[in-house]
Amino acid sequence: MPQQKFNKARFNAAFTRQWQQLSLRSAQQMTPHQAWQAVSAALAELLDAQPAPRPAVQQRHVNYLSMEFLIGRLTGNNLLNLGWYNDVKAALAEHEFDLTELLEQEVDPALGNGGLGRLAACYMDSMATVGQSATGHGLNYQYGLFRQSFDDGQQIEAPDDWQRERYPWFRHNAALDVEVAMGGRVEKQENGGVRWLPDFTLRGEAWDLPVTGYRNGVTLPLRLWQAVSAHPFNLTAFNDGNFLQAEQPGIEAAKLTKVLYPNDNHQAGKRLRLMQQYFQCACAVADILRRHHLAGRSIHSLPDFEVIQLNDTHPTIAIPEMLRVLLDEHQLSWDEAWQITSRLFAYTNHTLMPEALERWDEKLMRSLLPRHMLIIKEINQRLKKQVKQRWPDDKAMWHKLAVVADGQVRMANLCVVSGFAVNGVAALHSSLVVSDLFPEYHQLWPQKFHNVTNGITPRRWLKQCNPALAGLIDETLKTEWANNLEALSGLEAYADDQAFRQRYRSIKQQNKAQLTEYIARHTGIIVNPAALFDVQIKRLHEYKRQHLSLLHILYCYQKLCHNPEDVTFTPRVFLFGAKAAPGYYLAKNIIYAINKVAEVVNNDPRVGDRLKVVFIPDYRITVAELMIPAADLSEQISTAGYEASGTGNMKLALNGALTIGTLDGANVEIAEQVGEENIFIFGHTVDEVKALKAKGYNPKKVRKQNKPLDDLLKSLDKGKFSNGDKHAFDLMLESLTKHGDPWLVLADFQAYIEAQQRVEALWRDPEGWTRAAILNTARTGMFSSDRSIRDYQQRIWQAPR
Ligand code: Z15
Repeated sequence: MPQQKFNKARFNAAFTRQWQQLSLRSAQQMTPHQAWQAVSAALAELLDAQPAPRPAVQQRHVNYLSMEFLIGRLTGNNLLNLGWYNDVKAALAEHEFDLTELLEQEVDPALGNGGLGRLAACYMDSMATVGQSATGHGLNYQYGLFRQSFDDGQQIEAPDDWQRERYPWFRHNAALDVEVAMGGRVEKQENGGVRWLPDFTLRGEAWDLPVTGYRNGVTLPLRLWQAVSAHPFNLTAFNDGNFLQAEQPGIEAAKLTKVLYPNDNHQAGKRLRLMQQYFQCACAVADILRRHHLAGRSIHSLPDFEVIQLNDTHPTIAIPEMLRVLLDEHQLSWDEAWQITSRLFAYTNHTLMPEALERWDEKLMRSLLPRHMLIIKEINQRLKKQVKQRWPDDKAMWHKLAVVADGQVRMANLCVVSGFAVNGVAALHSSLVVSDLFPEYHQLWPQKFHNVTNGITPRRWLKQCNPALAGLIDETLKTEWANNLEALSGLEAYADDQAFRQRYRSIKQQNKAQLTEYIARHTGIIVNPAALFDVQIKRLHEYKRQHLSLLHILYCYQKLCHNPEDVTFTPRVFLFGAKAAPGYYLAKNIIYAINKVAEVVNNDPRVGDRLKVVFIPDYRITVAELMIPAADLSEQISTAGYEASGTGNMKLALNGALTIGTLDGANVEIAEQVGEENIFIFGHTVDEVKALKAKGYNPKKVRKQNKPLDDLLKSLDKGKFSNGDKHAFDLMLESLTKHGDPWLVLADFQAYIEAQQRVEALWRDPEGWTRAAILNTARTGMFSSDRSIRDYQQRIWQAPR
């Protein structure tokens, strides 16, 4: 499809209607925020005319189900994808508005926690760009991820009331309303069937956001379901004088899509969360079936036309919901319903960590979804027969493979058993999914298991966030690379070109100067833009080891304290961006420790501008867009085997930051691509981690044998960074020593310090450093999410024959 040309007359008409609706006399009377709203609403109106693509022959429509879509600001991104940026800028200049300034008015829609939610957003962008027919299904949270500030170094959370003012990109599609039932009980019927008598029903409203493809005329719907009370109140109960009870369902409904759960890589097991999951799935399943019926197709052909991709186990309840509708509403037999369902669902696994693998209490599941629990039990019984046949009298084997066991429903098992495909998110991770998580299932169904290495959209993560570098690439390659990222390999030829290096380096410097300004404005800290910018941006989690970087900061600080005149010292700015889940006290303690160390280091006159530590508050997509282009060094230092993929690692490498990292997740593939001279790999490998744990790892021994390390830990212990408070960092320090250092921070310390010395050696050679940075940009084309989507198309979404 060709991209529509920008139609100035239509835009101006729509824009004018916007300010007229505000009863103003001219466009100039709008506040900048109103003007942003007016531009966005006008654009949304123009986009309404753009049709969604139809599936190609033998292509299925993809339904991407995710509890999170961490989309970031839309207006600038849509303008870039449409190719209308300069046109709109010019049209607005006539009204004396500066587009760049207006775009700063948009709050981030923060409808996700971290990597998983951002991946869903990148995949929507790429599906639109490659013309894949698709719908994203998620929730329209009234409050997104909390806002973060610091008070004396401690994280403070505030609600993210992002829709207090109307969000102009939303379109409420009233024709798609859905009714969703919950609670109650099931009743056996005379014909052997089952009837579900629910407690209450809610209404689901479809609020669509447009996802624009890159200059191809395609718009896909990101359908965010919002819960509202189905009936304002129950009239009978109201007339009976029981007002509070009458309002109950309405109260539940109002709460349901109120707030995003702020956990990343951790399951809390709360009832309201299960309600959210079911609500989303019921809406999505109803919507998919409605479209299928409207197309006049038989229910049996559903998997020939539709596929449902589950982003982690969060939307797993869609599987029993689909079976329920087929059995109870379409009156199909179990075999018919199973035949359809088991060709429909594909599951993406994003973690191996037991605390993140969802298990729901059987009682809770039954009380909210009694019919679904019966269906899950039936799946379990049928699986049991299959397992008993393959492994007779092997109780242990059945216990591992069961979907329901020990009073819990294991959602990942339900996905593997009921779906036709399972994939991990990086090569290493996918092999661990087979070897460590599902070895027995792999024996049963080896053909179900796949890898699709994650990717990132080069539109937002290079063209939009780093316009200077994008411009240099345009000029150098003279070809479209933004939807063909492998073309960046053409930059290899310039890695040794002096003039090109000079320009590449000065762009990085320019980006660092911009970030320096932002830091001054938002934290009051003045950093040296010539220093090495060492960046670690990701959720705060022990396995990601922000505290390993903290130990390195202390190491640098001690070095400077011992030898303040050291002229060989590499000036560094350590930059962190991270939110900790509000209930994750150890993670919050690590934030506190970094902030308290920062306070001391940043104010020590001996240090000057050679060492600064900045924890940028309220890290979010918009802040990432500023930090990534300004990074020199990318910290990807998780304990090997625990970061499923990582995607920040890809964004940073693409923008010319060199990686210091473990052989974990997609770091392995980044290393393969960029070459070992252009990356700093260190630390225990997955096998070494396993071996060390098996033989009995003792962090206290490591500490005793490493004097500098011991000194660092003591300095934290003795209150040197906490005004004498010796217990300020207990949670963190006890984990590192008393509790056995489960993430091997101390075990990797020495190797990390040595890798950092290799970093400094290359930094002293600016030409060599820039060469390596250019090669990182040139060689990371395969991490475009367009490639990931093509992998999904070829490996997973093909229509079944
Ligand atoms: C999340 O952000 C990720 C995994 C999860 O299980 C949950 Cl609940 C949230 C992340 C992984 O930690 C990260 O390695 C990966 O790159 C990302 O998902 C996208 O696959």
